[in-house]
Amino acid sequence: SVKERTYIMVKPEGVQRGLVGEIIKRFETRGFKLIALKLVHATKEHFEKHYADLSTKPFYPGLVKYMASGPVVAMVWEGLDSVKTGRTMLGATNPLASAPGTIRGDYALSLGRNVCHGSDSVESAEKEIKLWFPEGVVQYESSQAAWIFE
Ligand code: DAT
Ligand code: MG
Repeated sequence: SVKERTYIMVKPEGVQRGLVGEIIKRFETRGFKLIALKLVHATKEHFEKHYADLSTKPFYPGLVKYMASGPVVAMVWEGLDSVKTGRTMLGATNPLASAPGTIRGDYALSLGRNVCHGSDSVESAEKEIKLWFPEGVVQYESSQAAWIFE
């Protein structure tokens, strides 16, 4: 759907490495519509919820601790097939397997420092958007829509 929403997050290393603009730029120029954005230093408890599906994995404690170590940029992007297309734009989880041209394939080398997060399904996106933006997203008309969708 043209109204599909995905939660995209620049991880702490992405913020520290100055990749926020680059990542936003890719979603903007692809034609997605920005409907929520904030810089936030979230707690471990918050990331425990965000990554609840991974709670049995051996890397979970380290992941949660790392993600809470610095600010992240939380965003919601709306547009056609945004969840799957967002994941494609991010690249494979392990940057060594990410194609050049993807965010991870262009800016990362290691699994635990893969620069960005993207929802893996429409259901996860809904959960993540509620978790990160309990205040809700912003509604406005994009003047570009008629030039992006036929
Ligand atoms: P993705 O971020 O591509 O959705 P995921 O949800 O499986 O991947 O895992 C969340 C993050 O955890 C991932 O971006 C990097 C880290 N991670 C995943 N698998 C890992 C592993 N085997 N060892 C260490 N960190 C891992
Ligand atoms: Mg995931």
